[in-house]
Amino acid sequence: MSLILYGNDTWSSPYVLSCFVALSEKRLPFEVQTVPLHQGAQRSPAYVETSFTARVPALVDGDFSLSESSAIIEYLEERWPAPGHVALMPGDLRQRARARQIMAWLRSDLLPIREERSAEYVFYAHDRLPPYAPLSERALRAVDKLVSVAGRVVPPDGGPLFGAWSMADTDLAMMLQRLVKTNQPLPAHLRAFAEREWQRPSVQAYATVSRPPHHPAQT
Ligand SMILES: N[C@@H](CCC(=O)N[C@@H](CS)C(=O)NCC(=O)O)C(=O)O
Repeated sequence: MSLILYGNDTWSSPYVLSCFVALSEKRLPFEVQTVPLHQGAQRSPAYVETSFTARVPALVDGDFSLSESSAIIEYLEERWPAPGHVALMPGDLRQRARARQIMAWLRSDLLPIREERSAEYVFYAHDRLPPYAPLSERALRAVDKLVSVAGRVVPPDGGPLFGAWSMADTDLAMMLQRLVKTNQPLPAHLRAFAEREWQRPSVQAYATVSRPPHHPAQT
């Protein structure tokens, strides 16, 4: 088996993080190859041959390649299913549907948070980054929405959303970490959830790699 995950060279993509965590949780041997997005390397003919949407992440599994983090996660789950491998999604039908809802929502809403609290603030020491400005009105509205939605799904003790870890936990923790790391006030159980999920070894393996100097932000 030869699995390659293509990610950005700053290791600061929430979408690459999801795929990295999924591969790690499945205990699959894989190699990461980095793409310097700030140099436009994602548009090189060689990379577009692999990822025809010219983005990271992309997964290569032998002679098959795939982009879009949610498609990659579903592919991994079906190709290496539980119980032989760790489940990425809840076993219960309705919980699985709810997890997919949260993951799709996190990828399609809350743009002002992604714009004003880029993922670099989660993965880089702040003295290596431009200082962040106070959140705009629209970003504060997005924060309220995130707190409201997360407040409905995170249990009062800040534990996993569905009793046991799933990809939805990592994705929600990533979004909340944009606020934790920039000192935005949050309800205690959401902060506890974000901090606990961040300690997961598969997440830490991504978060603690050595990074090159910061390039212009990706959201
Ligand atoms: N919906 C995509 C988003 C992927 C994405 O936005 N990737 C960014 C890096 S975080 C990228 O490749 N940007 C370079 C570009 O679009 O040219 C996914 O879930 O994989």
